[in-house]
Amino acid sequence: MTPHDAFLDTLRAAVGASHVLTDPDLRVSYETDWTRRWRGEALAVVRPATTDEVTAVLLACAAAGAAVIPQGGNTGLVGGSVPRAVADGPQVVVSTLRLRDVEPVDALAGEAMVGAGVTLAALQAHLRPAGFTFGVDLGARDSATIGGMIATNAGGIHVLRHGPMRAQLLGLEAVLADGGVVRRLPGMVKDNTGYHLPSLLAGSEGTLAVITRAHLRVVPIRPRRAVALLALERVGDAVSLAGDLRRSLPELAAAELFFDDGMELVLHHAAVDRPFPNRHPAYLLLEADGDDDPTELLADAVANAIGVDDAVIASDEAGRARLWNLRERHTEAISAEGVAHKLDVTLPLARLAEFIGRVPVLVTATRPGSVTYQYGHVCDGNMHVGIIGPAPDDEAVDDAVLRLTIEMGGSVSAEHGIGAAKVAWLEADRGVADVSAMRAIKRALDPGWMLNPGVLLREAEA
Ligand code: FAD
Ligand code: 2HG
Ligand code: ZN
Repeated sequence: MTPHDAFLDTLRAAVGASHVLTDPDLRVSYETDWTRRWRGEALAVVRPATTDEVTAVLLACAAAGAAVIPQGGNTGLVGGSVPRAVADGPQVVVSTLRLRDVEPVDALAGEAMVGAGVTLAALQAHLRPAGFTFGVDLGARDSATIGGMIATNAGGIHVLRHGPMRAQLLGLEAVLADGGVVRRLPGMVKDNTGYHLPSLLAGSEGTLAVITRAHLRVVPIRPRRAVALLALERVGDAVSLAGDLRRSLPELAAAELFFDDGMELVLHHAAVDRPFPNRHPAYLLLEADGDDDPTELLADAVANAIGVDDAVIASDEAGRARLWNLRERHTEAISAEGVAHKLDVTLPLARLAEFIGRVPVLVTATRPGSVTYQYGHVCDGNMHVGIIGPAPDDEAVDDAVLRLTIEMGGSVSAEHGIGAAKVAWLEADRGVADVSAMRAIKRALDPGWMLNPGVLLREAEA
């Protein structure tokens, strides 16, 4: 008998023995994050299938003094979905992947109700036959779950039109640290009945509750699409063009920026065709959609744009996918080079080009020999900075880039969250008053600091 045997038996009674994983070989994929930069050991991985089972698991963890690490698809990029490397007591990963009920789409209202463990791709497939899609889309769609996307307030490629996850949330169900269930289902668009708990839990990164179900706004499919890839000489021209198109082209659905070094890396690692005969400093990928074919509108909108050296446009599905691959494959191409330092920041749009120019210089000055890749969602002022070179636990380049971000009036987390990676930077970004209000909320809802300790807020400062 180990000291934890009785606790494990309680967990087995709650979810069934086959859904309490204690074998290291079965636990390992839940213990390491997507980036391979963060890992820790769990006493067990528990896989509840219902809200009642989640409640039973949280009550058992509270009684045993175990930390709970909520986990969806484990595609998070800030170390928040896996156990901490150093922990005071036992850690239990609560995987939501079995919470995957879907209810029929409410086509009249344009709404859907799904379990937290449903993946984004499964939600999209569920909505498609009813003529709808979801307002948030991102490259990790096959694995990322709706619960994880709410918990991180995920952004992705369509924020310029539909906003982030928080903007899609009508209601949700979640289990609190004391086993209580907050449930505002179905939830309504107009609902001024006090604190909006779905908004509070969006971006809470597993620190306030385990989300079990969500009631989501969905949007009609705009079936005709065109994607253009523009090659540009100057970053500033790409930023200005994206800003102009956002105002002048209502069909604009996505605007993504990336650069020559990232493009070459994707071409090297993925089986993707080179789009232009020559290399160019910057690339702007634009997607337009509508009920009618938007190809001409898109082509006209960029025809006389300043600084465009070359362009391709695709209206067929395979052609569009080829162009999107050049952007969406950046994350895995960089990961194939090594364990990357990842920063996900927002800058005021007017300073984005300056930031993009300064970052590689700063990184090289901080850790000579490092290689920097930048890419992101240009209309949101959101750049992803991937740095290869420094050891995973060497924070110098992360600190330098985040310091620059704050100096330039930006945010240290645009869409991936604070996680375990950026806890030290929260106060510098949000200020003392904001962080102490967050701590007060945390203390009120999770006084034992059981839910995802070490993520978002420092426990010692509780
Ligand atoms: P996980 O990684 O499992 O967890 C993330 C956080 O949410 C953790 O803190 C976890 O504790 C918490 N959590 C998970 N489920 C729950 C729950 N049910 N209740 C409470 N807390 C929970 N992100 C973007 O915003 N935009 C992008 O464009 C984007 N593209 C990506 C592309 C790739 C290739 C990859 C690998 C990642 C990308 N991401 C992107 C990051 C990631 O996909 C998102 O953060 C996503 O929202 C995480 O969902 P998940 O289910 O994998 O959550
Ligand atoms: C994207 O926009 C994702 O591709 C992932 O947010 C970014 O690799 C990253 O850091
Ligand atoms: Zn992104």
